[in-house]
Amino acid sequence: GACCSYRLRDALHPLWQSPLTIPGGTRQSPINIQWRDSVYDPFLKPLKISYDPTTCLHIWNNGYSFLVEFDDSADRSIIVGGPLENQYRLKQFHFHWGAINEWGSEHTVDSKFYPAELHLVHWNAVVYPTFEEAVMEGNGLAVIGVFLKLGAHHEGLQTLVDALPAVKHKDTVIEFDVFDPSCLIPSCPDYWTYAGSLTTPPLTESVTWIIKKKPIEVDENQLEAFRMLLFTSDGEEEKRMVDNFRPLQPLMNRTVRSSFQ
Ligand code: SG5
Ligand code: ZN
Repeated sequence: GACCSYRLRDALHPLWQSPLTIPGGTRQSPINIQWRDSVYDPFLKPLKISYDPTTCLHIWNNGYSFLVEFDDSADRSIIVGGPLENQYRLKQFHFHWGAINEWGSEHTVDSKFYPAELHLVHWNAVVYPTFEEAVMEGNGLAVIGVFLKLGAHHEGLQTLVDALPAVKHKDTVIEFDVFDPSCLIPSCPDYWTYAGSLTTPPLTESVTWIIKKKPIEVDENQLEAFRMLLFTSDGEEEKRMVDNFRPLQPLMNRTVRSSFQ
């Protein structure tokens, strides 16, 4: 599955025809999280999430995924704690998903793919003046990853799903004010954390990854709504937005820490 989708995805989307690795990279993402190789760290704090629903601005199909973007001009939607030394500001969230349910997530757990993965992207506004500067620095970004599995209908996600037909084509944006993405984060506090990179260009090694252990459940119709989006602009030959994930990268000299025993 993984090998086929990799080839298919490259053929589908020009973005990933650019080199899939960066020379000299030592902390690239995503990775396979091998549960028994992760190391319990009793000093890891619980992650505290505090989002202000009114900082939500719009949904944008950027031709790689759909992004829900937030006003990050002040410390209004933030996370603190976990592996982080200070607070980080929410910039946007987006998803990666497959053409079918057998794959789609970027990270895997014990080599198991989930059908989709949510990424909430935050930046270190305490240390860096802008998001663009934070993207270039080792402690610049913190991304929360949440796996989506097939199961019950997700009420919180449906608000988003209902808006997707309006951003079907690449380069379309709609207003989407008032949304609290903490409804998409499982309440179970357990997570894994490791030092990694962005999974799209510029692939910079600036991300503290926080991967939630427990997935959220979504139903088949909700995943199908993701798969109705297009990589292409209005007027171009339609290409479905599916398999928008990067292949697994080598762990190299890294340890995945867990907040739980
Ligand atoms: C960065 O990484 C990119 C996002 C990209 C995620 O946040 O932003 C920049 O590099 C701007 C300097 O790209 C954009 O926001 C478009 C301008 O998000 C995507 O491309 C959506 C998949 C990727 O983050 S990730 O590592 O969590 N997957
Ligand atoms: Zn992502």
